[in-house]
Amino acid sequence: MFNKMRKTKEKDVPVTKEEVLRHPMPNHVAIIMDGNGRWAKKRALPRAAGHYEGMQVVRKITRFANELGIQILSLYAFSTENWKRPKSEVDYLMKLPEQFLTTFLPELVAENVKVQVIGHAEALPDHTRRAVEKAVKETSGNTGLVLNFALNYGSRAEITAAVKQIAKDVERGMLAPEDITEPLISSYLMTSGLADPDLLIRTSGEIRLSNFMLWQLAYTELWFTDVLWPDFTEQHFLEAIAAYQRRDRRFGGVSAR
Ligand code: V07
Repeated sequence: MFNKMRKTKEKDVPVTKEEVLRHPMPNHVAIIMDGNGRWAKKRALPRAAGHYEGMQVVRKITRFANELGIQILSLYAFSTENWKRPKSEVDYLMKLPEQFLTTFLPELVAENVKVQVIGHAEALPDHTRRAVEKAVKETSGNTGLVLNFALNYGSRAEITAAVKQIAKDVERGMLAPEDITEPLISSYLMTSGLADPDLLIRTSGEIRLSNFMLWQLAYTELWFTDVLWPDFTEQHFLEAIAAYQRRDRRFGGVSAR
């Protein structure tokens, strides 16, 4: 009883960076950055203002993840469903990669961050695709944090494309049906070469995956918060990692995998 109370009390103490650094870090953190529009609405600002503020948080959390020694940070920046939004909003969103990279690419290079992208890049406007390709190229030799942007990404579209390619390779005689294993399927996905996420964070109170990395998230710890993405801080990030570390300790060695 006494112990229980002490524990409850300790829970209210904010987690520190030092404490998080003392336990195993998740290798790969994925984030669904939701709530930018709601953040703007609450302030009677245009939705674009929320997206812009959200972009500043991407920079902040990228630097922090790198400092913590996280190896891969995957960010859901634009889904295949986002094309349904008003054209003016889509046009604005498609300018953000360039805007982000114009401001922060030198910093990413200096900090040894490697930019990667998953999603169907062919369908992006030329100006967006070119800016992203330049960043991928200029950081391809970097060995620090992998910053993986999901742009025009949808998990079912990804799995569909993988199944189609596997069928073609079987038809061409390059693969036998017996060769189709879970690792083989993983290797046909856009995340090929990246470990599966250890931790998924979703902001803004929605408790669903919204077509994000469905295959890759099979064993991932999920952490949801009501905090809107533009309000998300380093402290929230530490809380998510600490929750992951507590669960990992409890299941360590005897996990359900
Ligand atoms: C976008 C800001 C973050 C909140 C979520 C929606 C709005 C950064 C990028 C980006 C993408 C690729 C890249 C460099 C930066 C981005 C979109 C939206 C479409 F190589 N933030 N951000 N792209 N938002």
